[in-house]
Amino acid sequence: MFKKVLIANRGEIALRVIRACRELGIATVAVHSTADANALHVRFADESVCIGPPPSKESYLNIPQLLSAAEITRADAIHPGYGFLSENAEFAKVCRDCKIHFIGPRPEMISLMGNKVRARNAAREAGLPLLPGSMGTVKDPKEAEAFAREIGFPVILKAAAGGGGKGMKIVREPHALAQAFSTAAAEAVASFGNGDLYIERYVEKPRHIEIQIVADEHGRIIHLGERECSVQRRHQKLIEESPSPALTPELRQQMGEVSIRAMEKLGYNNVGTIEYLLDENGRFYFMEMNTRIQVEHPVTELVTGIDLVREQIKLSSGEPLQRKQEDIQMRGHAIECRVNAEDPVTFAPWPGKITAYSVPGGYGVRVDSSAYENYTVLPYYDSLLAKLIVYAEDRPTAIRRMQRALGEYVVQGIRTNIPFHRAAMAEDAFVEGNYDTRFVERLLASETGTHRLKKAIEETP
Ligand code: MV4
Repeated sequence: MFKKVLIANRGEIALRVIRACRELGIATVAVHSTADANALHVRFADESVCIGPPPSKESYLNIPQLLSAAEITRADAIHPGYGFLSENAEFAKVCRDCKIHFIGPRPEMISLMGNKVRARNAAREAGLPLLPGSMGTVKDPKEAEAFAREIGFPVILKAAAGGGGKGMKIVREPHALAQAFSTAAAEAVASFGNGDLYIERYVEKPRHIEIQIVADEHGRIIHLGERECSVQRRHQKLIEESPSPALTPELRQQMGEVSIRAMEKLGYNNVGTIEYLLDENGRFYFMEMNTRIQVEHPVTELVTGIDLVREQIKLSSGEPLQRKQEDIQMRGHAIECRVNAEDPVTFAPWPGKITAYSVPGGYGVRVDSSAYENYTVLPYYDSLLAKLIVYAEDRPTAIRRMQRALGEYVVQGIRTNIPFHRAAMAEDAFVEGNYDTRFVERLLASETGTHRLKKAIEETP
């Protein structure tokens, strides 16, 4: 096992990793920008190193600074968390060259999944179901049109270097293809420095379902069921739950089994998540794979009883997986609300000082957060303030528990999206489990949705 882990991240995930390390008897090193000197992850770690000024590029994304910090403190492993350098294959390679363990899969896996065209091909060869589309990049609008005629409209153009919705264009009519192609390509160049595009059949009103994979370095692979992540706005997830109200036990088993078989073929190691689109007929299609621990991992932890970060660290140190697939049981229901420092109506970031703060608690409630009273939410980083996660024996009880917990949460001095979550939990489509990726859009366009949101804002202390 590692003796000392450096956490190349900040906020709640840095704390989450520090907590797992402490329980494993591993010493921890926090890194921080000058603006984060008072952050909780700095206080909770055994040691800390300042790695630069507030902008991420000069601190949390600064590879030479991070490796110097690891060398100075004699850390033998680096945990990248999520975001920042967590899916940067170059960083994983540099760690390997410096003989520091990168807590994640091999750099080759990160780089394979980072390119969506390569990932799509690898997924197909590994037996994962794909939507009809181009197997490589489409060179020009003419080639895109040929594909579109074959697969039928609507189609979607996606950036090979993309993910997260940038450089994506839906095309419903042949005449709109040329314009969409140049816009998507230009966006892809601007965002990723790579204008390569591919094309797929477009799925209307899909659900976003992801399968959690756990793989050791010795070829043993299990899955921990799914997370339902369809409640998103502009490709930012807001609410996640497990199990998904859309899956039957049969579909869950099928998705799990094909996912494991594919990961075995690819030789995947460490934790990872396969994202699927689920269409209205219950068919699922590979979308992307994430090679990191994800923000929403706690809902899986609560329904499986497995500490994913602890497992991830153990796997990275070469320990074999102890559990077999038969040992995994999903029990009860978990829901996570991402509490962001943002305006609940416009979703504009709302950094500032938290003047009063009180977190919910009680049976079945978990809060993963690095916020505290008098803490200042900084403008340089993402606006995630806390993950409020509830667990209950069934979904209706979990929803009621989430409503209860949201009602207890006091955050003063800044705006948060807690009122949005209160409105979402009351929405018929959510309560019925009958929602898709358009849920937020519909809530904000509906009379009852906006009325509930307004009321929740008024009732916020
Ligand atoms: C799609 C799709 C429909 N059909 N691909 C959005 C982000 C990127 N990871 C892929 N995305 C989508 N790809 C096909 N062929 C719909 C989306 C999509 C979406 C997916 C998951 C969750 C929320 C979404 C919101 C809008 C679009």
